[in-house]
Amino acid sequence: MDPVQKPLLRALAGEAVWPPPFWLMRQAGRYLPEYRQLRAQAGDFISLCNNPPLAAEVTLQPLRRFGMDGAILFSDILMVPWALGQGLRYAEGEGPLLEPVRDAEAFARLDPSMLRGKIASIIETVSRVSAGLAAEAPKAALIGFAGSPFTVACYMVEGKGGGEFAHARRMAYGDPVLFGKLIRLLVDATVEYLLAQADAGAEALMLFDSWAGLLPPNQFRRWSIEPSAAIVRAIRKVRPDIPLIGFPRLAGPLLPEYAARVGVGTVAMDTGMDPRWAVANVPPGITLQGNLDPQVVVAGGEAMEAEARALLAAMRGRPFVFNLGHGIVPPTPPEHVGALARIIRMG
Ligand code: 1CP
Repeated sequence: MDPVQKPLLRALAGEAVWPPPFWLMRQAGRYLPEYRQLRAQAGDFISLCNNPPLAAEVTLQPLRRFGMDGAILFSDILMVPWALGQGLRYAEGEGPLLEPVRDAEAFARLDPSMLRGKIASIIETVSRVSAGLAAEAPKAALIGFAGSPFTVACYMVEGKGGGEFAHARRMAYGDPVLFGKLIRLLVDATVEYLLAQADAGAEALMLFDSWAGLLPPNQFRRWSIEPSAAIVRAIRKVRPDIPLIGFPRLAGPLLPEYAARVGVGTVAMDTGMDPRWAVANVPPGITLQGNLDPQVVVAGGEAMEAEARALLAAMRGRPFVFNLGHGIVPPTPPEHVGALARIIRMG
């Protein structure tokens, strides 16, 4: 299909496509039995991310069941620190564990010259998904992604997820020179990584800033908006037209400022954002994405239908991509995702 005709790309370019295109954050993953089966064959999560045939298969699994308008590369935001040489493993039940970077010595061990080689299999996955979509889901668009420098730095400094990232936030105040060097290294690595994904066939790129909302406004501007804007400027030089989606989770009233200053064409709303507030306050040329509560998809039934319809009603007439406010959670029954897809398609 001609890329300009794909519903997701039209919406990301600012057209109020109706019914809205949809995809779901973390749409590939543990709530799908076919993922769990394949995951058991692949061994650990990093091996799966670096296995192009299997990672491409996992990327396509949810589209086969539910016909989403977008496929998001199956990988993780922490593959960038891994590709810079930081020790990383995913412990069952605990999430990611990294060797923390908290001083100049640990920072000096990061090696950007490794990046290109270490991301090669992920980039091959992008090419395979691109070919897979052309063959089996020609209307769906391929979304590449990376974490924002701040969110990735949170994990790099803390060494794990799940908490408040106190060490990372203290480093931003206590040693802004070192924290700034880490952020700049991540800006460059992220640009290289995202452009490689675009070269391999990613048709839109998303920056996940899942922890941006931990920062007070001045720090949010310095560590979330400015580095994200630097990434967007560098990408735009090479790819002036590729749609870019920013997700500054928990940004609250700073969402419009984020959209304007980062320069993304689409902002993703988190679960707590009032969609009517976003419609009123984010300029109409900017596409909105989101923000159904992932927990209502676990509940399903009438509650899910009512929430989904309210969101659709708030967004009618606006360039919009239906999504969740955060990732799908593992206990989600796949049938509920199917029911949600039918509700969205009715518009
Ligand atoms: O055990 C497993 O199967 C691994 C679980 C898993 C999966 C399936 C992790 C570990 N990452 C992923 C895939 C993933 N991560 C995708 C794939 C595409 C899809 O959406 O289908 C994407 C886009 C991400 C992005 C990601 N990873 C974010 C940003 C979005 C968000 O959820 O806020 C973040 C913060 C991560 C870190 C991460 N990786 C994995 C976990 C469990 C976590 C969160 C750790 C924490 O609680 O802080």
